[in-house]
Amino acid sequence: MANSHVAVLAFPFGSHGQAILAVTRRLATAAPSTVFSFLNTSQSNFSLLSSDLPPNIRVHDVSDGVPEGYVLSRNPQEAVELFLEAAPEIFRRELAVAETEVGRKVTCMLTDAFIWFAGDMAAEMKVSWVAFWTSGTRSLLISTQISSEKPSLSKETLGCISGMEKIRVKDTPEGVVFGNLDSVFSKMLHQMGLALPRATTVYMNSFEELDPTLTDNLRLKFKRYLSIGPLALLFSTSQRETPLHDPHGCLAWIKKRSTASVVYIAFGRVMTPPPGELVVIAQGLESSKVPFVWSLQEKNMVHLPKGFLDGTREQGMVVPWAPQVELLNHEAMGVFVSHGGWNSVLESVSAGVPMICRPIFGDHALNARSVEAVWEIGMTISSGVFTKDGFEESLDRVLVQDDGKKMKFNAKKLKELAQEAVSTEGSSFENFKGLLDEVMKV
Ligand code: KMP
Repeated sequence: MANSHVAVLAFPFGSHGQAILAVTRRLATAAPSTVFSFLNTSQSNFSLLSSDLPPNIRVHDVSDGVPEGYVLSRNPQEAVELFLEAAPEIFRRELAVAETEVGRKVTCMLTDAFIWFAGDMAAEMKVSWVAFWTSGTRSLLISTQISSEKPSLSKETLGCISGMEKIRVKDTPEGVVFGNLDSVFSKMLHQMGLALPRATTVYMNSFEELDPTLTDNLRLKFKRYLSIGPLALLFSTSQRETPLHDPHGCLAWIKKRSTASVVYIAFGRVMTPPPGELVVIAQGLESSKVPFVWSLQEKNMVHLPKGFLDGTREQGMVVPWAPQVELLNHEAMGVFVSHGGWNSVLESVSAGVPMICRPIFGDHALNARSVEAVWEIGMTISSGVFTKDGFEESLDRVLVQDDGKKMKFNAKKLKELAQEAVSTEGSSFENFKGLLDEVMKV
């Protein structure tokens, strides 16, 4: 519609900003006459490399809610809490600025699901609220179900919820079922669970065929529920986020390796296992002799054992940045070692690559459990942390043992389902059109 103006409200932590920008790009390209005002903190905007954005996305920098001169403690949750407390006022002010600049009233609020108070704002403004859940189906169901009815926690698993039979209480994100339920973050998750059923639409970066039982369950919970992923595959050839960039020659290197032989290690930009675990990963790699690409931030390279880089020049490479999607899709890729963040899991599934997960926080353990026990496309590292022997055994299991061949087979099957979902008339393709219609409504 010619007069639609979508306000996009981001949650500026973890990979949330990147995820909502990826959706906004695709919507903005498909709806060139709709304006998208993208409201996010300046720091998060800065990290999103927002060059070559479609012209109908207008980026707004907002405050992070940290008072002038305030020194943050080392607890990463503190920044999240300060932001959440200040966010309603910060967003309200900037929405008025966006309306004046565009010269159109906002007609739709498209927000990260964590920005749950957007539901109230949208109701006041008499516009729709379209909420984006940036994680998987299991964590969404847990957050919405637990907020309305506490299940019996005397049991070890969430088997009382259909599709959750394999999930143990200890796999769930801290602050939902167990842990400190009074933290600002935990209260936010609870409020979100109560608010989402009032949203016009709840959508996520997944595909229905990945979790058919949960899809049915979630449809009953929300007014409208749409799975539109894997986003990386939806219009992937025509709308590349960034031009292919491979400054360290990872792709030239992997071309010379044999089929399904390489281990790729990456924990993302936000979280890394502690230094001691980086040491044992290095030791495990060296003694296993498995060819590797390790994407590791420069500041963490000091933790590598002396002589490791020189000693493994022939075996692999440690790089500060790697073209992850292209590497995962190379036939020489054998296994992805990750924290089990949702985007990593979906990228691995999209490429048909088995995983070894070392969960760190949030939904990681839940995703890792799904990888291991539901989809059977990988495993969680034993005892939850890397040890030299544990890591070597995991590499052997996934790359060599029959068990690993089964994981590979299952991952390939999911890759096929993902490709079908994003192809013309596939479930995600149709759901994306539904989302587009929703946000363009005036
Ligand atoms: C900081 C974060 C996140 C977090 C906790 C933090 C984050 C995130 C989650 C999360 C929590 C529950 C879920 C799914 C995800 O927790 O980004 O069900 O997504 O301290 O940045």
